[in-house]
Amino acid sequence: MGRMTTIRKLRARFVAGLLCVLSIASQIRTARGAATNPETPNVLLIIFDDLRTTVGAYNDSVAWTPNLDAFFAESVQFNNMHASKSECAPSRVSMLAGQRPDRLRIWSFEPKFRTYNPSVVTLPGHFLKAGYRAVALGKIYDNRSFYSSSSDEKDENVKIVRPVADICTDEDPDAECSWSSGVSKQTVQVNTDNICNNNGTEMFPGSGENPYAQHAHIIYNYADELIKKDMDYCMGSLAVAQLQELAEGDDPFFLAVGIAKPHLPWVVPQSIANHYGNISDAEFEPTSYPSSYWKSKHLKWSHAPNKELESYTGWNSVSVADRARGYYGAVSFGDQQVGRILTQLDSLEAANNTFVVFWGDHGFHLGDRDLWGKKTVFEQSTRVPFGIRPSANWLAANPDAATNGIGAKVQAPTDSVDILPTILDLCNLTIPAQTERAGTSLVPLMKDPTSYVRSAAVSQFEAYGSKSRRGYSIRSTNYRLIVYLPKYKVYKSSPTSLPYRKKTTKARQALFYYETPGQVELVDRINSAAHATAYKDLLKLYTQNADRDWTHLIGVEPFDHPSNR
Ligand SMILES: *[C@@H]1O[C@H](CO)[C@@H](O)[C@H](O)[C@H]1NC(C)=O
Ligand SMILES: *[C@@H]1O[C@H](CO)[C@@H](O)[C@H](O)[C@H]1NC(C)=O
Ligand SMILES: *[C@@H]1O[C@H](CO)[C@@H](O)[C@H](O)[C@H]1NC(C)=O
Ligand SMILES: *[C@@H]1O[C@H](CO)[C@@H](O)[C@H](O)[C@H]1NC(C)=O
Ligand SMILES: *[C@@H]1O[C@H](CO)[C@@H](O)[C@H](O)[C@H]1NC(C)=O
Ligand SMILES: *[C@@H]1O[C@H](CO)[C@@H](O)[C@H](O)[C@H]1NC(C)=O
Ligand SMILES: [Ca+2]
Repeated sequence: MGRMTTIRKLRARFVAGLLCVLSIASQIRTARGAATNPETPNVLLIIFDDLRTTVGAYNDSVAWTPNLDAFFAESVQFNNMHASKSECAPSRVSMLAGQRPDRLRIWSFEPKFRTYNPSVVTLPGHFLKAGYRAVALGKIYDNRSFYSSSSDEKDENVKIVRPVADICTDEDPDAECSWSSGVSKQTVQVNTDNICNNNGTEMFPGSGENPYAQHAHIIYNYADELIKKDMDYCMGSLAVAQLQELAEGDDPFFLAVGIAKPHLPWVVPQSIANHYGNISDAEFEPTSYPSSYWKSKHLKWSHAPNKELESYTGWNSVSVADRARGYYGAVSFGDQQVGRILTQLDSLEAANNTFVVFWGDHGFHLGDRDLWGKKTVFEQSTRVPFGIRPSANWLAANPDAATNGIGAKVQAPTDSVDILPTILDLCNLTIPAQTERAGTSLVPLMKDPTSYVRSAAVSQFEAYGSKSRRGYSIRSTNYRLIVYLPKYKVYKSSPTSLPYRKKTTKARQALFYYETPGQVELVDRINSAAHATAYKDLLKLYTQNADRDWTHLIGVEPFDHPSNR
């Protein structure tokens, strides 16, 4: 048993520890060294669930997100960042492991993450090895990517405190793991032990309903006085308390906070609903498209994302404008939690020594082309808000980033697998060898936001109606090539070999051009002479990388960079 294992054992603390802190009314804030030591900067990672760029800082004129806007104004903002797969489990595992779904074999909820990846060191795992405390609050991984612990017996009559996914345990001290402690989203949902001081009532959605009955009503509005019954309000409270404890602790920290909004159902306090109620329907209604567009076959290739929405009671009796209002309202409520968390951080001395990273796990179609949901390889579904607010200490040592990066909007394509090497790079931890990661550090973009570290971002999703028909999207600065493999055979069974083979590139393809990120794809340019060079270059990128976990996409200036035209 190595030294790190012993340290990890000593650090294994559970929910109880956190609950104690919550009950201490006020504490004197003292700097104890570790959290303010510039050689061991801290990380606060905030993740939203199903968040597209419905954020003021992304030029969404309707979004009411003052706290995220303030965050992005102090950050390097990435305008062309994409998720590996537009679904919770694979997207989150891919980002946190720094490898793509194909390499990890995590395309959905099965197989479990650690089945084929027992020795993968995750992003928080790297921090644990460096002597940090790594804490997960809420949904960071999707818990379906992991087995419940053996003690997690199912008993309908008992409210079970769910284990945090990939938490380190004494049961198997040598196993790779991600967290020294935490509180799972499910624990907050059932509100065992009165976790947020709200008298043990269940959280929304589903006060008075089974909180595991996920497919409740599509939208909930509730009086502001009931705010403490909101799961994300509770998560904000836990984060506020946890930040104070960590800042006063003996170790530097990596704290991840998972906000469940704006995932369905859309849960919105009345004051926010009132705000959006004052904005006209026209602002929320999806644009209409030419009828010829609906004949376009590429739309049919996409997975049918609407099924999830349609599983929520009442979806069909809510107007499309009100659906969007529900989504925007949930985003605004999440934004308020960001405000609470960052206000707390900024009141602590550790703030100057803390990187704040914000990420959405994937996007969401809000009625564009009649798509409601995720699970496609189109822009609204793969593109996510992403920003890094550097620590003041790091900025002082990197004046080029302070001058050029803060407030900049990076247009270069970036990929969620880049987040792991970027954060390790910022914190002066060793970046894994290229064979152990799919991404590359984005720190050069923070210093020079007009530069490039990769020529394209990669996303994938199966074609609708044929799970075996895999779709890949290669997104450069201005283009997206979508390739659906004609079919594929059974994966190789060896955990060390890549699970698919390159087939023909003459599969079904589509090519889209974007003047600016965020545009809805309307015209397939695959046969357009004006875009033939772009097509050729992207196809080359695709064929050269399809068998190689796309690692060769790193370090190439994109063919569509203005200087290459
Ligand atoms: C980064 O790590 C190296 C080697 O561990 C160390 O020499 C250096 O001082 C560190 N830099 C900072 C800014 O902490
Ligand atoms: C928002 O619009 C402004 C002005 O057109 C532009 O400079 C900026 O880059 C845009 N931001 C994003 C995130 O697209
Ligand atoms: C994940 O949470 C669900 C409830 O949302 C629960 O039924 C399931 O057992 C949990 N799985 C794990 C691995 O904790
Ligand atoms: C909790 O319950 C007690 C007793 O019923 C009541 O006095 C108190 O106001 C409640 N607190 C909250 C936050 O609802
Ligand atoms: C909505 O508009 C009315 C009339 O202009 C105004 O009185 C009210 O304050 C607005 N409500 C919100 C929440 O903005
Ligand atoms: C944090 O950094 C800022 C800017 O470098 C500095 O003005 C401030 O004094 C620092 N605060 C603390 C508590 O060290
Ligand atoms: Ca999600």
